[in-house]
Amino acid sequence: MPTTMNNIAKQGANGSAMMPIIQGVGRAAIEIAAVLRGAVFRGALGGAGSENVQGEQQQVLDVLSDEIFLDEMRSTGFVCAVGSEEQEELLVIEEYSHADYLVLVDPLDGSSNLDVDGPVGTIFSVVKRKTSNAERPHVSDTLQSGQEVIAAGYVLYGPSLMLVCSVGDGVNGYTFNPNNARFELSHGDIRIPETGGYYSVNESNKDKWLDGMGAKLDNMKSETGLGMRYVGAMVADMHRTLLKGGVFLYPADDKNTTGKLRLLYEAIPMGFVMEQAGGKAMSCGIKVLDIEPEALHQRVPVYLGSNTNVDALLG
Ligand code: AHM
Ligand code: MG
Repeated sequence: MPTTMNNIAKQGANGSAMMPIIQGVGRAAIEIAAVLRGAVFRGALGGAGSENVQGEQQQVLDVLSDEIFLDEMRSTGFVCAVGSEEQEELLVIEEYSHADYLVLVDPLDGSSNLDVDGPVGTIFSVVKRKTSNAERPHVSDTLQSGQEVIAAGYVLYGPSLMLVCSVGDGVNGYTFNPNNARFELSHGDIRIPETGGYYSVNESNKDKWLDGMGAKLDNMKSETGLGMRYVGAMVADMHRTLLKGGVFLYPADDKNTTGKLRLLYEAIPMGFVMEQAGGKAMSCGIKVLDIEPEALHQRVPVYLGSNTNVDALLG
């Protein structure tokens, strides 16, 4: 199954080390996209009858995507362990437990869109292990701030299949070309507009938001007159925000008191891409990339987007 993205090797200090891993993400994306396309014919839509560590119902496609992603990371030979939204514990790849890198992943983000044929995504980041290669990788290896991330990105399963990523040297977008089964560079050096026309949030939660965010959003709306767009899949909302500008937010609320989105495999990868594209990624009074992680499945409030719009929202 070919993927290209050969230009990654020439990017920054980490491009050549990261290329095999990102090509593995590309292979996983191609396989997951095929499974998504055929899911209705195989009875693969709907619940898997299990819960993930967050107590959320797993969909059959969540579980399949997780398996595909893990297999492709194993096949690179460069990944010693994977921390996944769908797995309570760190998954050590026994054959390569001496390898240098760990990958954090949300294999199928926005899975509530699956039953309505809406967009979904995969989000990932790569860190270098802190433990010695002679030891078994440990969950502490995953607890690194966004400043330590070496590569990150996302796959968008939309009308086309896109992989957007950064190895710390700007952001590039690759679109899968079904005519030659390759990802081709389609969006070189993505820069987020300094200001955009949309805010993106599940506003039905506004009365429950903490940190005065309801009043802050009202204030921003009255001052800027932004329109609203919300897909309910972070990858799709992030992708629109990245290309068109604006702000995406998921604040803490009285049910999700530390926020809903997961730090290590949602907020940090998206924050890394956003900063690499010239935008802002904030949490509560701190940059997302400056948060020191405490747990694999930790959640945080998230405010991402164009500099002007994030500043107008957070004041
Ligand atoms: P998931 O990883 O279980 O799919 O949950 C994360 C998703 C994000 O993609 C999206 O931004 C958010 O949850 C939507 O939440 P809500 O339905 O509360 O608006
Ligand atoms: Mg998710």
